[in-house]
Amino acid sequence: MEDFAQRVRGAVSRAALRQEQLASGPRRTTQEDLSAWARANLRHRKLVVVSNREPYSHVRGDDGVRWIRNAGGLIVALDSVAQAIGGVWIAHGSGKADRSVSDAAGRIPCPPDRPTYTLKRLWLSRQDQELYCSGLSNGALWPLCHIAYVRPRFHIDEWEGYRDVNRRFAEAVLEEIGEGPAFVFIQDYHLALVARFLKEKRPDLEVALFWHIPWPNAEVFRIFPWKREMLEGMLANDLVGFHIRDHAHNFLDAVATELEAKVDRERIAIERGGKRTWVRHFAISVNATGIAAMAESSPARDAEHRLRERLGLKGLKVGLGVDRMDYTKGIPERLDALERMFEKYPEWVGRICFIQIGVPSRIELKEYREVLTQTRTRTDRINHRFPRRPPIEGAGDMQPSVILIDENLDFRELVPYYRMADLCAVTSLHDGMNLVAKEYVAATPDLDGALVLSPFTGAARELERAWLASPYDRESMADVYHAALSEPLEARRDRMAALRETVLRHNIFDWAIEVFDTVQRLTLQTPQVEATEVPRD
Ligand code: GDG
Repeated sequence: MEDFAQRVRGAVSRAALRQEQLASGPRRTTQEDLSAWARANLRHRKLVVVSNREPYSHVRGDDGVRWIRNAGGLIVALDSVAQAIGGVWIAHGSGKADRSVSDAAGRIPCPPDRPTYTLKRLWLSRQDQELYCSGLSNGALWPLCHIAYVRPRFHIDEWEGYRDVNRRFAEAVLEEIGEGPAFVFIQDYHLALVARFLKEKRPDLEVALFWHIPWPNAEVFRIFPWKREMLEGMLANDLVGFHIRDHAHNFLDAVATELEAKVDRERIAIERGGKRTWVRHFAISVNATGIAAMAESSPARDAEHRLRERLGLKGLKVGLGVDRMDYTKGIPERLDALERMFEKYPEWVGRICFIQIGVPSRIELKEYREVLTQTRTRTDRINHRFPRRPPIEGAGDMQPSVILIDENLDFRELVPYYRMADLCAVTSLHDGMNLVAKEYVAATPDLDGALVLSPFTGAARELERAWLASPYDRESMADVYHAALSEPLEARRDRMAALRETVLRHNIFDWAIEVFDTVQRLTLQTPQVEATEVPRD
């Protein structure tokens, strides 16, 4: 009875803390604030978002055509922004049923259930995708920019394919905006050359590129065979944005090393051929209040309850990993550390179940198939060595300590997992930001959770009260898991409250307003730079 009363008192005090956090902190920036900002500032300019991946795909199932929301940090973040502002989003139409539902120009209103903007799908042939996407973007630029020790592959035909597809993306933008003014917001490493093709035709456009992945140091970037052409393409933007200061500075160093240009470290800008490009860092974030509300809703609570029942998790601690299956995310490394924890601290065997959600990604590339195999092998090994409950003759099957879910879940299905997790492991070998870390924190309303975070993520710069653990150090990561799971409840909640405050104070809408406002402010104040130096090349 006393135990019950204590639990009730605990729940009441947690609810009070939550309320206080939501009510007493500064006012949170909302989607409506971003819409209002756009109405006041973009006025007659159209917003055009350009990315490789589309936010929604249409696929064929047994019951006909249905749509899915694609996984991936950039998509999730920019979708909230496009929903707030409207406009056009141009992306590769990759869904098997995309053509059947789009109009003759590839357009379709999105999100499909309550449209607020237009998605214009660009059609790419299988060969285009192989050269531009699997080849140059994911086979060369992705490993080049992530220090994950996978050797990038460089092929001239892929670079040519990349250039060609970038030109076609630019043509699609120009077709969409006609003669009118526009702000074009280009996303990521697939589209480094789009600004150049745009500015050749329309120098008056405001164009910014956001680079969602790390930018390597100049010594690493030097090996890229087409580095000059790529940097020149990027300098056609009015602004180039990165998540963190180090990546922005690495970019300045690359330009200083490779091009005849004035690198102004005071203004953090580059001047070349009569044009100035600003370089800035803006830490991307998530729709924290939206996720928090979703996690607190009764459907999410019920879904968590059902999940616990279905997976037999009652009374157990739950560990969680959520990732695209990518070799940069450190998934095998996190499982190795779990195995080590079971060896070193056997008291955890049978008391914790680790769920790894791994959305299959880029499976046309061998390194991605390998990471899936490595993850499966480790899962089987841990379950064999340390089952949660060993098989008992006549009394039931083995219960696994690791559950691998290798499918794409709807975001609403993901939230109960976040809610349920006592520990979330984000152990990237290298990552631009990592939104999973921020989503987990936002989706832990009872504050009873622990974030184990790799120091090699952008998120680690902001989420300083997370448990830091290097994916390269299995022993320490095992110790960190143990310490994080053993920390007394009050201290856990204190950490989580601080992490939540950080994410609530700087959400995706703050990020978008900061980026857009900076582009406006800086382009307004940019004088016509004198073309004193004529580049030699
Ligand atoms: C790149 C950069 C940067 C995962 N599984 C499912 C699912 N997800 C969603 C998560 C999250 C997103 O995917 C993953 O975002 P990350 O930021 O962690 O990683 P990347 O995809 O590599 O993103 C990264 C980001 O761009 C943004 O700038 O932070 O550094 O690499 O939102 O929730 N979503 C759904 N089902 C799943 O099964 N719906």
